[in-house]
Amino acid sequence: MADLVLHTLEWVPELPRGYVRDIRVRWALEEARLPYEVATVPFQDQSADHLAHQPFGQVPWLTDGDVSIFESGAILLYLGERSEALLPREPHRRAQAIEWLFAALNSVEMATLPQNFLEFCKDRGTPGRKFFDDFASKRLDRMEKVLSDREWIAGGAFSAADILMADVLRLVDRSDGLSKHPACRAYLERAKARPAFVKAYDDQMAHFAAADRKRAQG
Ligand SMILES: N[C@@H](CCC(=O)N[C@@H](CS)C(=O)NCC(=O)O)C(=O)O
Repeated sequence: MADLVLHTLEWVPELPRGYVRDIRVRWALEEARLPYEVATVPFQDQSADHLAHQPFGQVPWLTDGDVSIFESGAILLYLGERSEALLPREPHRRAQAIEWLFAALNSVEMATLPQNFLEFCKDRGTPGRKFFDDFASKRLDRMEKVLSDREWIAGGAFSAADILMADVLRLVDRSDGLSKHPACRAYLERAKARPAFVKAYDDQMAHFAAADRKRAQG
């Protein structure tokens, strides 16, 4: 068994497929060319063991021998210690990658996720929706400026920050939320064209398709 084990859900319905956050970890592992295995927990009924590894009963988490770590951002930082493909060693570039990794989660995703939830609930045209649409737009407008003159987010080379930023933008794009932000969309397309993303995405889809087949067999 590989040292690195990615823990994810055994099965999910169609809607979240391709977007379950284990994709961030799969993508990072592929970029870093680190061998890993996948272990699963049930879609419902979180066990005490699951909660011991991920206290919110979510996925993903990663184990590395007797080390266990949850939160996709923390996992990517952890893997960054193993590979310069994820986190540069040079101090200035490393600082940029770390700040943008947090910005993806704590400044962009925190503004876009409420909008996404409201869209999912078909909450349209309400004052609450307008508030969160404006909030998300403000962040995306800033990202548009930032991404208009750079290929990758953290000063030059691709890093773990791009995995998180692109994955956050991917969910926005799913409901056409990048239509007024062409630089964000072009950045997202560059990220999605990376072979490591393609492999991670295909693997996640294949994982859930295999779970469907298993369920159908009873
Ligand atoms: N902040 C967490 C969020 C993880 C998360 O939202 N996981 C979803 C799957 S994409 C999940 O497990 N949802 C089930 C639930 O919240 O009960 C991370 O980035 O790892």
